[in-house]
Amino acid sequence: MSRTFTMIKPNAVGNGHTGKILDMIAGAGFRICALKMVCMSRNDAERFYAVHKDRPFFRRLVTFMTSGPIVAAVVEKENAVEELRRIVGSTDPAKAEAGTIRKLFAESLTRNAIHASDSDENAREEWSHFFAPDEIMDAGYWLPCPAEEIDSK
Ligand code: FUP
Repeated sequence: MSRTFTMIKPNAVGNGHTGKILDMIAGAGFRICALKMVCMSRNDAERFYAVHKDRPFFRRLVTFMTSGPIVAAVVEKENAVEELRRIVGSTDPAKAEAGTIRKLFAESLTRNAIHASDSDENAREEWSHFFAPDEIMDAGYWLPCPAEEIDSK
């Protein structure tokens, strides 16, 4: 079992699509291990996207990512990085495949609804911006315990 990091971006949160996107992720077989809604500061967004700091779209990206709350999550599934990027679709919504999250909810290359990490190493680095280790649950911990265990108490 492996984990990846995802972030529902301000346009999708603001348009009320958080629940639908989380449902698509869960429907694809992922378990949620951590979940948090936060407003990123410019400093947070600049650090998160530091790899793009010399790109022409960097300022626009930071302005967009700080325009409203985001929903950050760690999700778990076999082959998580690749599987999540498959259901997220291409960065450019014009090229995103039918039925992908970006095809449904992205508005432009920048306002593209969701982020999904592109490697196991980047996923670990990216979720550390949002979650302390004890905020990431084991999927086993998260499974509902049998009703009789609770009802007999
Ligand atoms: P992705 O891995 O699909 O999130 O895409 P990238 O890491 O290549 O880009 C990160 C973010 O930068 C994208 F989600 C959107 C933004 N971006 C632009 O705004 N313009 C571009 O030309 C390329 C990326």
